[in-house]
Amino acid sequence: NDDMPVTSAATQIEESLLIKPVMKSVIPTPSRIGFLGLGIMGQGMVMNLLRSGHEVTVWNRTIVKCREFVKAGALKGNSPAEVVQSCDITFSCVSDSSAVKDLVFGNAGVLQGISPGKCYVEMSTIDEDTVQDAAEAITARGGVFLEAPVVGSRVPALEGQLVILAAGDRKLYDDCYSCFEALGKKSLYLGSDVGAAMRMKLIINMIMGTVMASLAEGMAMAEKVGLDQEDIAEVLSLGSLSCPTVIHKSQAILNQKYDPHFPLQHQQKDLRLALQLGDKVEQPLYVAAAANELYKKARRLGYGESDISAVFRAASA
Ligand code: NA7
Repeated sequence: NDDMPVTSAATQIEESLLIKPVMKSVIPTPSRIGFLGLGIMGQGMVMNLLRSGHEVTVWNRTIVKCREFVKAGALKGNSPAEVVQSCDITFSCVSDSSAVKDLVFGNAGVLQGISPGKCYVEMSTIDEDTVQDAAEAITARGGVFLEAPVVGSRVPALEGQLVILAAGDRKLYDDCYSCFEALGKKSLYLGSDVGAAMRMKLIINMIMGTVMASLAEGMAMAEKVGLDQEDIAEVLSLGSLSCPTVIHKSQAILNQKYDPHFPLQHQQKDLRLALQLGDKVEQPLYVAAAANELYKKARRLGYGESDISAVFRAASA
C-alpha cells in the first residue's frame, strides 16, 4: 500500500523484532549517501540512516528488497554505478569477498561510477587482499576509500548500536561522522593502512565463533550426560560467563529457534579468513581451526543460512 506513512516500514520491522532504537540527536551530513546491500545488516543500517535524517539512495541485487526502504523515504538506484554517480559517499555491506568483487568490478559496478572525489566505504567483512584491491582500483580513478566493517549482528544494527572499525582515508572517516553516529555506539579509526580494520574484525569474530562453538558443545554434552540444558543455561547466566552472546544463544538452542541474527555461513567465512590470516603470520590457531570444522559440518547439515547458534546441531549430531 503506497499510502502508508513513511515510517511504517521501519516500525513494522522494529515491532516484529521488539527492537528499541536508541534515540540519538544526530545532525545529518548534507552529503548524499548511497547504500549497496540490504541484507540483515544493511536493512538495519539504512533504517537508522533514514531515521536520523540522512538522504539515502539504496540498491540491492534482489531489487524487491528496496521497496520497503523506498516507502520509508529512501531513493532507489538502478545499479551500483548509478548509486555511486548520484551520491557523495556510498556504503556497501554485502555477504563476502566474491560479492564485493562483483559489486566493485562487475558490470555497472562501483568502479564505473567512480570519478575524482567520489567516496566509497566498504562495510562487508572480507579478506585483506580483496579490500586492498578494491581500494587500489577506486583510488586509481580518483575515488576516496575507507574500510569500515562492523561488530554486531541484526539487533545492534537495528538499534544503531554497532561498533565500527575503520581504516583508510582519514578525511572520509571524519566525513562519515554523522552516519557512524547513526549506525553505532562507537567508531574507531585504526589508521590509513587499509586492511587493519578487516584484521581486527576477523580476530573479534574468530573469538565470537569459538565461544559459540564451545557453548554448542557444552549444551550437546549436557544432553548426553543426563543434565537439563535449561539448568546449564541458568548457571551460565548467573556466573562470569553471563554475556549477551552466551545468554541469547543458549536460549536459541533451548527454544530450537535459529532465525538468523548472524548467518552461520558468514561466521564460517570469518573463521576461514581468520585461519588464512593466522597462516600468513604463523600464528597457531588450534581452537579456531577446530571450531571451523564444526561450522563446516553445520553448513553441510543445511544450516548455512540459519543463525550461528545452529552450530549446536552439528555438535549434537
Ligand atoms: P546477508 O543477510 O546474507 O545479506 C547479504 C547481502 O549481500 C544481500 O544484500 C545480498 O543480496 C548481497 N549479495 C550477495 N551476493 C552478492 C553479489 N554477488 N552481488 C551483489 N550483492 C550480493 O548478510 P548480512 O547482512 O548478515 O552481512 C553482510 C556483511 O556484514 C557480511 O560480510 C557479514 O559477514 C557482515 P541479495 O539480497 O541476496 O540479492
